[in-house]
Amino acid sequence: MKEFSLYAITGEEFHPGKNVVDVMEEAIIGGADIIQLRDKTGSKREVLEKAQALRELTLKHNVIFIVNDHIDVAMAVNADGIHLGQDDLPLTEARKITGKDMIIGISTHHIDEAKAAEKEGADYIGAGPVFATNSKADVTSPVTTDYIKQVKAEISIPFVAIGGIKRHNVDEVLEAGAERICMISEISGAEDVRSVCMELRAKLEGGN
Ligand code: TZP
Ligand code: MG
Repeated sequence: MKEFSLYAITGEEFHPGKNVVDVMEEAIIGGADIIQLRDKTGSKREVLEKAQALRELTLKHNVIFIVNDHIDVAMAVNADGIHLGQDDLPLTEARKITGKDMIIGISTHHIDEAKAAEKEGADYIGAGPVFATNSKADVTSPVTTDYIKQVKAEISIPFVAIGGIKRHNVDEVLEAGAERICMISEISGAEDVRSVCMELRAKLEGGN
């Protein structure tokens, strides 16, 4: 898959009054190079409409577009990929539906899950929650940066660190070996989404 390092996931509850497409466009202009639509409450039709709009946006800016959970929506809008958790359709079954070209990302919380995802052909994995977060319901306890170090040492496919990552603690995550970081609230909830993404990008590039 195309390289990426700053992964923005939508979190509409964090930006009341602002449109999700506008927020994600600011994130992209600031340096996000992969966008995920994550909508746990909308109807299928609502998710589809947001996915269509975000597909258009991501094509315009040439960044990767991933849909969380909804394989059918991802395929209908020609998304680049889907992201699945441990309770979603298993990777092998999902791959039968998507075909070989679609990116499949898998959330992992333990090295055994990471190894299984790698073996089954995931294109990337999520590793987290690194820190405590309220952005996800039923979230597992923090895996800490120890898990990031372990994934870095034992897994060869790309991984993204996720969960409670903010500007003030991102250095710890990068020092643990992460080269890709993923956020909901720090980006979506920012007053100035563009400049937050610019700051994060500078950190990823070792700027400060
Ligand atoms: N998966 C693990 S933690 C998490 C997800 C979707 C939530 C991340 O949100 P935030 O606001 O960046 O902590
Ligand atoms: Mg899921």
